Amino acid sequence: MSAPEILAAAGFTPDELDNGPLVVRTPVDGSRIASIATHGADDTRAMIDAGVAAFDTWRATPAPRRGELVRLLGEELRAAKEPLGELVSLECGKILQEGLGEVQEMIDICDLAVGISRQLFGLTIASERPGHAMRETWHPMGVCGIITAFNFPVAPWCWNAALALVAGDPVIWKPSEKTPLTALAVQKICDKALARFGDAPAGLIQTVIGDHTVGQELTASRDVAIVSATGSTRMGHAVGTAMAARFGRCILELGGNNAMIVSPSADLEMALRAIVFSAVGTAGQRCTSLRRLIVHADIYDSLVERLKKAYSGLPIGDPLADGVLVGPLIDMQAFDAMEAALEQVRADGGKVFGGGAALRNTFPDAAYVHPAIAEMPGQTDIVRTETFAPILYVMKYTDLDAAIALQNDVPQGLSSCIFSTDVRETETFLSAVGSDCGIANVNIGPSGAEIGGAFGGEKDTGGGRESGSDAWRGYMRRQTNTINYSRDLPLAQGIKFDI
Ligand code: UN1
Repeated sequence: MSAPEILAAAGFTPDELDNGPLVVRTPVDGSRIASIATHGADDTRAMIDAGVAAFDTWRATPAPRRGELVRLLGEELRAAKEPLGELVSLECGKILQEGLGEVQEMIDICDLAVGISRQLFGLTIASERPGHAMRETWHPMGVCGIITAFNFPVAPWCWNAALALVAGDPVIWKPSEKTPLTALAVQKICDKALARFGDAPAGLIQTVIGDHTVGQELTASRDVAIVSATGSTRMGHAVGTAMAARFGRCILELGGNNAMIVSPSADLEMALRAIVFSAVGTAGQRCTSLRRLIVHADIYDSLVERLKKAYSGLPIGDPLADGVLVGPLIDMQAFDAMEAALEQVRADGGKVFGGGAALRNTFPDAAYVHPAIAEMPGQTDIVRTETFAPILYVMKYTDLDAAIALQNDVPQGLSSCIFSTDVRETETFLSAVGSDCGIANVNIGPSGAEIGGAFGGEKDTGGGRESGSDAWRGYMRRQTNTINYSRDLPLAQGIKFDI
């Protein structure tokens, strides 16, 4: 399908695609596919006001009824999976399979959120006083701002929005300026679900298009109770400090520098497949991409050789074409960052296999690259830096504790994994002295997390958790209740205060 066909299938009219200053290019060939209207500070503030008004009604709507809206959203997403997946692929350059997978993540989180809407449970707690009960209840928080990145242009919005909506919070989405069309397409899908739902308040689900100044309006306003941000550590610092200044709540899902340890007992066939998928999938532009491979000396040469062979045959090309596994980087800036990193690798004494531009004759304005393997003499600064590109740094180890120390010795703490069939090794890796990441896997790669688990990580990754487990609590306020149903008024801690 051509770009205009994909855009039309996603519900855009030609007028909507040519009504403002924000130029949108497809990384597929670098061509301009739209030029759209943006919002300014005043528009953003008006949206926040609309969100606050919506909160008044939505917080009083029973949670399972709120879940019904998310159920309808899940239905609409199922119906729109194909065209939305294609638009994701067109706008951010990931291969169609991964574009469809991203929409599937949206559907999965909607399903999970619908179930959660019938629980949102707290605790009952034993009171030290006779005739007293204690409990913990969870209430809606308020407007939730959601800031997302280009590489996963739709799923992270949904991880946040599906939970925020069942939790009772209106949402305002600020997508990446590189991928506003997918956001607008999702807003259209939401509008269908809202129309079917019937009586949702206006301003419940909104999308604001603009640059970082729009994000600043969200973080600055005390009317935005929560800001959940997915993206770079630099952006997370800006959001986190602005929110801390007003004691607002933030949920941060930032950079990763994910490693795999491959032990001598590993099933190398499986490890190989996992490495290639997680290192070159999404052209190395996932926050969970595999960036560091820590291989035992005994198997180092054979694994690296097989890896180079696999890298030599990778089908690179148009992400919407059948059989392609590696699409383009988002833009030329990303290409330059990859080149600069490889330059530094060489300066550090590393050996580079692959890398460099691909398909320049066919797509002169697009950033296709050959994924690179960089064999490193040690974990130099460039290895400790997240470069959003398909560069796999490879290092050797002999002692597992040293390998774990190496894996933890980076600023980021998102995802990690070990390939081993030795239970002593795998359990050590998952123990308190093992991986320090939010995600630690055994015999699968670091990327492609399922919706059911909490998603996020420590250190420069920001500490937030989204998606499954009890991440819904991040969108609600906790209240502790003590109820006296006796005829006395005993004080806690045995204090006597007779008047
Ligand atoms: C991201 O790259 O921002 O685990 C998110 C994964 C996906 C999410 C990645 N479920 O790779």
